[in-house]
Order: sequence, then structure tokens, then C-alpha cells
Amino acid sequence: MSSVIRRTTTLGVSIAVMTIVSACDIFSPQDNQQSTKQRVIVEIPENIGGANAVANTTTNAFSLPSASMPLTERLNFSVGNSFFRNPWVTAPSSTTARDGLGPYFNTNACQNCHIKDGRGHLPASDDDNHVSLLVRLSIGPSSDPKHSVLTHPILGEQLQDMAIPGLEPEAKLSFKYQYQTQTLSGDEKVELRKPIAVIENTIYDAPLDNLQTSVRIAPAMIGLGYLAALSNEQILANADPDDLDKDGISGKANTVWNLATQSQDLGRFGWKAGQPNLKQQNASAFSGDMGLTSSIVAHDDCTQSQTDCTSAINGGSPEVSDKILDRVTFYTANLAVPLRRINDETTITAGAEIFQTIGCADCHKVSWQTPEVPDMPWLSNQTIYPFTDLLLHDMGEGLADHRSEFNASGTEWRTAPLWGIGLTSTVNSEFGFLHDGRARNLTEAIVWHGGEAQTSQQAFVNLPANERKQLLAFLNSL
Ligand code: HEC
Ligand code: HEC
Ligand SMILES: [Ca+2]
Ligand SMILES: [Ca+2]
Ligand SMILES: [Ca+2]
Repeated sequence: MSSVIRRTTTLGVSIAVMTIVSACDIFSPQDNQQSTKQRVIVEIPENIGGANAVANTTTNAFSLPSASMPLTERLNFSVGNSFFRNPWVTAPSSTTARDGLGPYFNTNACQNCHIKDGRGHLPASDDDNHVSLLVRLSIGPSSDPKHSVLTHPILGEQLQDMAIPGLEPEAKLSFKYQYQTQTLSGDEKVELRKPIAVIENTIYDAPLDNLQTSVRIAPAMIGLGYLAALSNEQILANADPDDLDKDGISGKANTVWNLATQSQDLGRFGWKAGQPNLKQQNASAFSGDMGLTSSIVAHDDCTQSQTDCTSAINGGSPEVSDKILDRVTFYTANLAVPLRRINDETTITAGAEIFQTIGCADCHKVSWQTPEVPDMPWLSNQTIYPFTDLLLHDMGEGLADHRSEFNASGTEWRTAPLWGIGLTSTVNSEFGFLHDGRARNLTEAIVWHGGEAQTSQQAFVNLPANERKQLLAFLNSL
């Protein structure tokens, strides 16, 4: 251990801060108390996206291809981009490669939700639309390993509030909010809002008594090929479902159904890690969000009761060819991570240290090494800084959606990656943080943390105001 600096926070707790020379400096916690847990503080470089990072601070910051991708692959990327960006149309149509939208759908292009390859948001006002999010539905957990939930008998697994001409959409969706105020040290007041989905005018008199809903905004698309490349073993190495090391953090992997292999697999994509890989995630988006079938998900979100839906004309079987699904999947694996912007090094470095000292990095795992990636060698052997362990954590009652998804309970969420988060408002002026976009800024997002993150959240709330600013400056540099 090269140097150990002891300092005292306002919590009155002594925290050991270590400057690191090598990765083998790992220190195992001697004490069960999280407040005295000793953590290795790593230095975080400007390049958090390995050999494929890009230097861009414009509204296109999330839309650039992996920098080391060979020129010969650029065409695949741009074909994928066009099927991600351009609208799909209703069948029958002369543009047979992109028809078959609906019968029920949320919107007609991936990009309408993943705005500029970034995230979605809640409606900014009553007049604004709610296109860049979706509402998952269920009536209970499923005991069948093949199904994430017990689906609603009439409305299926997702609410689609759009329909092709001649059909009525499943319902009318709007939001109301519950507000509360939290006070941080220095008497800083933070107003928190929680969205509640209001579902009205449901078709086929669908009963809503046992309905469970989960509102989710579209997440940003950067660095996903790297996260897909990590091996299940790498991810499981950080899991501690029974918190055997008693540090208060019990990350667990979701176990989901892999449709291609017809077997259980580790979940890694989506806010509850409900999807095992990018191809299945994308096929599910085509089907659930846009009503487009593929070889992986060969059905729309039509239930047997929705006879209008089952009898509507389709755009071929499947509607999305394997070639297009593959190109879109290639695209989603190759959106580059932007370099950090370190404009005030002292402040940002101090913030990076606080981030690790108060336990944020216990879940937002700072760095990973990608293994060999045979089909995309430019993603191989890279040190990346996504700030996620890709595991599920109990985040407490405040963030709970009370809806399970495979092994993820109603209070569990996958640690959200934080790379690129400082460019969120540059990419799109409308945005929200956390799964349902409730947080209007990073402070709100952190204050919502509860459950396993409670100790860390409390430390944030109690930090002197200038240290909170340093932490936020660090997050904004990502
Ligand atoms: C209606 C809005 C919407 C549309 C349209 C949409 N998405 Fe998404 N996307 C989401 C939401 C919400 C999530 C998170 C889902 C979850 O939590 O299960 C998501 C998650 C993803 C993820 C996983 C990201 C991660 O970090 O885990 C990928 C990849 C993705 N979408 C690709 C696509 C593709 C490809 C399309 C078009 C075929 C598409 N999406 C269309 C809303 C949308
Ligand atoms: C116990 C694990 C855990 C700890 C500790 C933790 N987080 Fe998180 N963090 C999560 C999870 C899980 C989410 C996603 C929650 C959700 O969307 O409901 C998240 C979400 C976030 C988000 C929003 C990301 C987005 O894309 O919208 C930010 C910002 C964030 N965390 C920062 C922090 C900071 C700063 C700390 C330390 C004060 C911290 N987190 C501590 C697990 C953790
Ligand atoms: Ca269709
Ligand atoms: Ca539906
Ligand atoms: Ca633990």
C-alpha cells in the first residue's frame, strides 16, 4: 500500500483513503460496519471507453461508431443506424423491408425513445408526449423460468398506447406526481417527485384491479458492446447475494430466459437486467415497442383476447429479417463512449475520491477488462470504466415498482452505468434520471437511493456542500 491518508467526514467517521499503485493492493474489509469499510481508491483516467472512445461534446456525442472499428464494418453500422433511426410503416407497403408496424405499438422508430442514442424522459408538461418511455404490465411473478412475469390476460406484457389505423390503442396513458422534500446538510432543499402512471380508456374492458405497472425510460445506448462482451463468470465474481462479506451490499445476478438457446442465462440489459444479450433485447424491443416480429420474438404483444390485434394484417413472417436484426444489433454494440471532460482537475479528482470513499463504487463498479471478442476484435482486451457491476440491488421502497422480473424483485434494480452521464443534457435538453426518469438532476437521482445504498446516500446527504459539489463535478465529467 503506497500511502494511506486518514480523514474525517462530517459523519464523524474515519475513512481510510488509499492511493493505489497496483490492482493487487486489494484490502479486505476487517470490519462489518460499512462506515469503516476500507476501500481501494482508483484513479479514473480521461479515457473511460478504451480504444473505441471518441472525443465529442456535441449533441452527437452518443451517436459515433467505435473508434477502432475497421472501415470495412462501417457499412454494417450505418445500415443498422438507418433501421434504428428511420420510422417503420404499417403493412402493406411498398417498402417491404420496414413494414409491419403494430397493430399495437408505442412509437415507430427506436430512435424516438433512445433520443439521439441517449435516454428518454417523462413528459415535460401536460402537452408533451410520453413517447420515449414505456409501461410494463403484469399481474404477478411467474414461477415458469421461461417467463419474466404473469402477463395481463388482456393487455399483455406492455402497454401500447398507439395502434394502426382502424384499431383502438390499448389505453390512454398520462402521469400524475407525488412530491416530497428532503433536506441535505447546509439546509439545501431537494424536491423529489415520483411519477404514477394513469391508465384510462382500456380496450376490451380490461380489468385493472391486480395490475402491476413499471414505468421505464429508454436508457442511453453507449458502450453496450463492451457490457455484452463481459463473461458471465466476470459478472458473477462480484455477486454476493447473501452478503457473506457483511458490507451491506448484496449484488445478485438476474437469471433470465435465453430465447435462442432455450435455456436460463444471466441477465444484463434493461433496468432490471431482464435481457441476456443485445440481440434478444433488440428483438424484444422490435416486438414489444413497435409490433415487429423477428426470428427471436415471433409474436407481437397481442393477447388471444385482442382479436383485432390477432386478425390484423402483418408485414411478413418475420417482419424484421435476420439480416436487419443483425445489423441493428451490430449498431447497438458499437456506439462509442465519449472521453471525459476534465476542466477543473482538482475539484473533479476530489469528487472521484469521494465517489469511491462513500461507497458509490461498491455498486457502480469503476472498471472492467473486456475479454477476447472474436466477432468484434476491436472491443477485445480493453480497460473500460462503465461504473456498474451489472448486478441487481435492493434500492428500497422509494424506488420500488413492486413488480418482479424473473429473479429481480419489486425493489431491485440493476446498477445503472454512469459513463457519459455528464453529457446527458448536451445530447438532449429533455431527460430524466433513474428507471422512470423521475430525477430531474443528479442530486435528486442520488437522494432517491435507498435499501442497500442507504449508507452511501446518507453519506452524500451529510457531506459538506462543497464536497457534494465536487462529487457532482466528477459525475458531470463522465
Ligand atoms: C417506447 C420506447 C422504446 C423504443 C421504441 C425502443 N426502446 Fe430500447 N429501451 C426502452 C426502454 C424503456 C428500455 C429499458 C427496458 C427495460 O428496463 O427492460 C430499453 C432498453 C434498450 C436496450 C438495453 C440498454 C441497456 O442499457 O440495458 C437496448 C439495446 C435497446 N433498448 C435497443 C432498442 C432497439 C434496437 C430499438 C428498436 C428496435 C428500441 N430499443 C426501441 C425504450 C424503447
Ligand atoms: C447499492 C448499490 C448502489 C450504490 C451504493 C449506489 N448506487 Fe447509484 N444506482 C444504483 C442502481 C441500482 C441504480 C438504478 C436505480 C433506478 O433506476 O431505480 C442507480 C442509479 C444511479 C444514478 C442514475 C443513473 C441513470 O442512468 O439514471 C446515479 C447518477 C447514481 N446512481 C449515482 C450514485 C452515486 C453518486 C452514489 C454514491 C452516493 C451511488 N449511486 C450509490 C445502485 C447503487
Ligand atoms: Ca406487426
Ligand atoms: Ca399490450
Ligand atoms: Ca456484500
